[in-house]
Amino acid sequence: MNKTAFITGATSGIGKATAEIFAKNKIRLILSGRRKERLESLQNTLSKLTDVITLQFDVSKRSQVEKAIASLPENFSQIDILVNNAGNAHGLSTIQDGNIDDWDAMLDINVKGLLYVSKAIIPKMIKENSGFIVNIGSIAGKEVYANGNVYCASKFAVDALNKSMRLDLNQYNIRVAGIHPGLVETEFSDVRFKGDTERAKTVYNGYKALQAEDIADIINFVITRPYHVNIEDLVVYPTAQASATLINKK
Ligand code: NDP
Ligand code: 8X3
Repeated sequence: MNKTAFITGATSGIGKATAEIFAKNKIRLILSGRRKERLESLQNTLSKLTDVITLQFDVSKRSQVEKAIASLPENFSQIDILVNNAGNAHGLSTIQDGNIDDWDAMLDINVKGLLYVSKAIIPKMIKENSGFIVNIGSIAGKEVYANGNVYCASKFAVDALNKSMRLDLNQYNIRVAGIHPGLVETEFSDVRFKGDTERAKTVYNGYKALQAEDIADIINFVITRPYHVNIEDLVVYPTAQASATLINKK
């Protein structure tokens, strides 16, 4: 049977592009996110290429995660690939001006959400003595930048969890890889700036940012290496970006 992938945050950006490339490669899909209409639209489109089911839940709500994953039908109970992608930045402020609700959202979604989903899926991989977990970190998890504080902390945590998973799951033959992009032009900045699309656009002006499809292509490359090959940590920038804050804008 073809492989089955579970992608969190499939309704937009990197997760959606990953679902599209996986579907073209006949990987069976379990797609999740909160926006129901987007999940339905993806299911309609991608089910022309592969088997698709969707799960609508908020990764930061433990009971929703557990209930959704427990509801998977028998023919989708084995999961070969988990892409822990759901996440966002909420706000961009100094630590002293930070909004505590934004902090909660980033830690609950980017860190605890990743843990809740992983906790529910890892036993299925252990049972098979096989599996691949791809964690989407960020360059913000490798280098802090001014005003990035809690988002950076959440992605440093993803980096630490990625490394920890690789150690703990080594005995079960499970591959674990972290992918850490620089600036990718998605809905990310719309979310970070709470719907201020004009401000969001300025993040990607004056240079060619990475596109969601670039990251999806890399994820696809990582998961299609022979089983004995594990690309454990991959950092990718747009050519115009040399660090979190050094961008060659025209
Ligand atoms: P988008 O905003 O385009 O996509 C974010 C996805 O995460 C959406 O599908 C959204 O779905 C989902 N999501 C957010 N919160 C929740 C939640 N509480 N429960 C379930 N799903 C949720 O951004 P990107 O595609 O850019 O972001 C994807 C990942 O890539 C994130 O982890 C981000 O931190 C990381 N990243 C992004 C970079 C960038 O520059 N864009 C750079 C480096 C890393 P829905 O709203 O339907 O729930
Ligand atoms: C997203 C990239 O530089 O906005 O993780 O933190 S950045």
